[in-house]
Amino acid sequence: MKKIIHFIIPMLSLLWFSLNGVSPLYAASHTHYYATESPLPHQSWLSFSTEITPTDEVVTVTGTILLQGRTDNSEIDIYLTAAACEVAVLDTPITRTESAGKFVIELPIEQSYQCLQAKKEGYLIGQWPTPQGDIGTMTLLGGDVNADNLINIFDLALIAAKYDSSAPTVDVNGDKIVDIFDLTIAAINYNKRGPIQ
Ligand SMILES: [Ca+2]
Ligand SMILES: [Ca+2]
Repeated sequence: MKKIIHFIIPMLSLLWFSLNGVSPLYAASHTHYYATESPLPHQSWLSFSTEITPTDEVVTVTGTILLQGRTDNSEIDIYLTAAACEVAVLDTPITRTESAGKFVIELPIEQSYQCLQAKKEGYLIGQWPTPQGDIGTMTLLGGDVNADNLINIFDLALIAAKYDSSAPTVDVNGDKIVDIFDLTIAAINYNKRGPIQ
């Protein structure tokens, strides 16, 4: 009888192994492994799906900024500030215009800005309160070569002092020569103060 039992037990073990791919002793000792590890792929998928949130809702602000006296309206710095235009402080430009003066800004829908400002060296700062959608066209006035946001005798004096040179800081219209055209632009904007809107 003992011989029969000794024969049957190994045979049953062999049959288990062939059916399950593991020995009955291994399966018993790794029951916990199967119970805890098998849900992992499902948990991983769940955590991945919860990270996907709809963040593609954006608002677009577009417009055109022109430079008085120039045909190339590129490289105008565009700023957006959370503060109102009256107290807005220029920080880091969010974008720049292309040669036709156009710009496009896409913002997350939950973000709001109180003021858009445009700045170009030699020109008064332009600004637009609560920018939304297409703000249209704004022309920056030239001649503020000392960047104090006012065009006056000091700007005219600086331009006159560099007359016939190619000094870029006083070449208001950017044609590589400081001449009567730069003086004229500053003169027609005499006593104008920025920001303009
Ligand atoms: Ca000035
Ligand atoms: Ca010029």
